[in-house]
Amino acid sequence: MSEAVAEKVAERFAELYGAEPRGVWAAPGRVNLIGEHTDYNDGFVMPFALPHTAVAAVSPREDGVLRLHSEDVEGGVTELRLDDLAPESDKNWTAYPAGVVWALREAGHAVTGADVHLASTVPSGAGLSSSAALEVVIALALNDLFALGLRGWQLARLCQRAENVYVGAPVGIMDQTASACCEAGHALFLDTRDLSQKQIPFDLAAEGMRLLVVDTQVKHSHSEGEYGKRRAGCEKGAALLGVDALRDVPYADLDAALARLGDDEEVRRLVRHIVTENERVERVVALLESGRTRAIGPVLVEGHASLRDDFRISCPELDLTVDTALASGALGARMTGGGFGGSAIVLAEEADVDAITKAVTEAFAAAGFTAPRVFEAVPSAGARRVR
Ligand code: GAF
Repeated sequence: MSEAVAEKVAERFAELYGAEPRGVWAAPGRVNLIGEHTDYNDGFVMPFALPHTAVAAVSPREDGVLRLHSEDVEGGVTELRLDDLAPESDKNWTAYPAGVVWALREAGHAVTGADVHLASTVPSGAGLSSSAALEVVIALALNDLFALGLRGWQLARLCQRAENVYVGAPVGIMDQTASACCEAGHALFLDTRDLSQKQIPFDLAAEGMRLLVVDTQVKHSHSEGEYGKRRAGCEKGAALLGVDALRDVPYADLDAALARLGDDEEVRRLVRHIVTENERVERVVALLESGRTRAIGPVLVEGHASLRDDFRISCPELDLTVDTALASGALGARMTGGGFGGSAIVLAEEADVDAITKAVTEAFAAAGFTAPRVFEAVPSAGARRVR
């Protein structure tokens, strides 16, 4: 994110509120390299931050008022009283920043109000964590302005609570932690049980490769039912198997666990995805750490098949992207994020990028789908103060 963007957001803040902001913060969206729907099963994930960020100019207030404005949404400033903030009372974009303020105060942190102006370059509804970016940028700004002293993972937990309870979307912890904790040039290997983390160097350009994001333009939302149904199904599987979370089913015991689930085919499929997906994350980490980056391609493809066939959250646009990219020479490809639309990632040799982009675009046109948006994803910095 450039200095010019921070400057513009600060200028707009001054126009809206009649004074310079106390500071400007940025928090990125993410793509997930591998480890999908494992985060609410206490499992492993491996996201990295995008260069696209939510940017917030913020000043503190002491009078219990929260004023919110977004460059990306029609309408003026929304004014809320902190004492009136109540879970699931707001169905607009303002629920995300207001939810963070609510979660901070509910956890006992002395936040007394704020003026906020936001602008985001993270595509919304594209499976790239635009909501988490919005939450984390507010959390970080308030953490600094009110000297709360919270660490990145603590902010992530509060943002998740805002989304689960205030917004009403039953998401896991991956996206908020990615936005808060990722580092440029690295993917984040995260154990979602205890939030222990390892930064794994991930510099594809240095090895002559690229990672493309294909935004299918099929919009999705996690507050709608299918995400919650998958989560409930996983919890049912864990209960039937007598474990706290599906993370506790070792890969080596998968067949025995599936046999114990009897003829509940739906739960068996969900359990198989989670257990195999955790193993795939560990395999990708091992390959990257041993310098065998190209060998992660087939693991990504396995992950896509598991999400399509076992977890059943892909869609024709995502499948077409993966199939076309692979047929055009990609090293690997899979859907990324929550599913039911959103984006796919494609790992490719630099020399094949143009041909793959063209093939995917033409395949969408031939199928009568809206044209996809294709861009390169470079592992970028996590949330930070920019001014
Ligand atoms: C969404 C959720 F917000 C995450 O918590 C995670 O479950 C992801 O879907 C699937 O891996 O992005």
